[in-house]
Amino acid sequence: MEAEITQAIIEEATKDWLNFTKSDVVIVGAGPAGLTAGTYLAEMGFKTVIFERRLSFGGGIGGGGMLFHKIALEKDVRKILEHFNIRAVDKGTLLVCDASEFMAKLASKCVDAGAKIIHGVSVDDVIFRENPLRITGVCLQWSAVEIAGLHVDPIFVECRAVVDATGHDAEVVAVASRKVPLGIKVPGERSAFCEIGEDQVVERTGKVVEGLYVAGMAVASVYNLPRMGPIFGGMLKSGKKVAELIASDLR
Ligand code: 48F
Repeated sequence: MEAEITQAIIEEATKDWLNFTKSDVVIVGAGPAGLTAGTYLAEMGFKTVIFERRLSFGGGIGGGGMLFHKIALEKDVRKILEHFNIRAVDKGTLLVCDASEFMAKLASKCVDAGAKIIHGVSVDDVIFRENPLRITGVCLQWSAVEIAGLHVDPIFVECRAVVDATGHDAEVVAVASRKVPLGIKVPGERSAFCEIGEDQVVERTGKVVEGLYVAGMAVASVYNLPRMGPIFGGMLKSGKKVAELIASDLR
């Protein structure tokens, strides 16, 4: 029985790993932007895998606003909320959702749409090619290896598009900007200004270089835009927008 458990797990996991070693899209980070992008891309038929450093979904959602278990959204995301079957309460100019419902339903829809979410794996670098310059995949490491500081070489996944949805540190674009001649620096985000921050994140969501896209709060870091607090409409709109851009580029 014990050996059977081991074989069952390793065989099934290996099938998945062999399948997504060549994917259409790799999304880094299972926060709101990554889960939204993953859902729409998978619904459009793209082979999509999400690598998430932690053993949980949702990124910054679970903490709500300073651990109060609610998040706020602008009213123009009502349609996207309906798509995910997420309930919201009307509150003046805003909508308010339960943080746990919000992250559970984003993740559930994403998985049902066919995206594969792999926990406990960190993306620590990109693969690139020159003439023309393009990003063609990512380097992966177990988060546990990263945390333990062990010297273990990564393995690789090739894909047609990488999405940096790593949140405030824009980790993928940051490493690429240091190690690949992208010609950009990642300055980090500015202080809080929710109203313009939300709009600007959505506006600047998109391609950084051929094969590499940025969505969610990583956009604020890459383009030095204002941060926001627990307001999440921009994350949903950014995730949806990056999915649509990639779909039109890959078709
Ligand atoms: O931080 P996160 O929630 O990013 P987001 O989707 O949403 C931002 C909001 O949560 C909030 C906000 C709203 O206005 O300001 O902060 O842009 O989710 C990012 C996820 O990426 C994972 C990280 O653990 C988190 O779950 N992550 C970060 N770096 C890596 C990574 C990496 N190198 N490899 C794998 N996962």
